[in-house]
Amino acid sequence: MKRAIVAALLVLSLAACGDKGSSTAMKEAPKPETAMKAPAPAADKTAAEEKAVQRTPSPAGAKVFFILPADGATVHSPVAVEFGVEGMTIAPAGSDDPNSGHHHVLIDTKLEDYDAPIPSDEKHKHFGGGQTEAALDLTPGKHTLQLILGDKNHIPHDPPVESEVITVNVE
Ligand SMILES: [Cu+2]
Repeated sequence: MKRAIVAALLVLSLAACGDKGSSTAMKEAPKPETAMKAPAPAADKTAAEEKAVQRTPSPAGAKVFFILPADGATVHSPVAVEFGVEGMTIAPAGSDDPNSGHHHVLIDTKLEDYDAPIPSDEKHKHFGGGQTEAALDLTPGKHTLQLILGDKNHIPHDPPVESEVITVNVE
């Protein structure tokens, strides 16, 4: 009798475990499925966008660089930055002037996609008014800065006109 009860309990508990296991599996199953489905249309979209993007050619020898601050400089926030350009002219965003562009500062980041408009956020600053200087609010510590020109649509030129990455130490 006792053995029969133990056996019955075992069967019950196994069944309970089995139920639990399968219900968990069923709940979790749609998640990876959704996750796997999500990137597919995004990748298609990116491929389509890349085909649609027309990068503006840049003249040979064109370059941008920081006049200020110097690489490795110790500075205070707001940090005064001055942009230099050679071989191209600076024009506001939207301008159709040949061999022109506007400055962007990349802060603590690198540009991931040269075939798309430069993002606009805390790490990607646009100077679409054609500014050649700015004051950047930076937190204390080390930061990297890089300049890159964007065309009228904020897309890097071909080849890209970008500066060396410099480092500043904000006190
Ligand atoms: Cu821009």
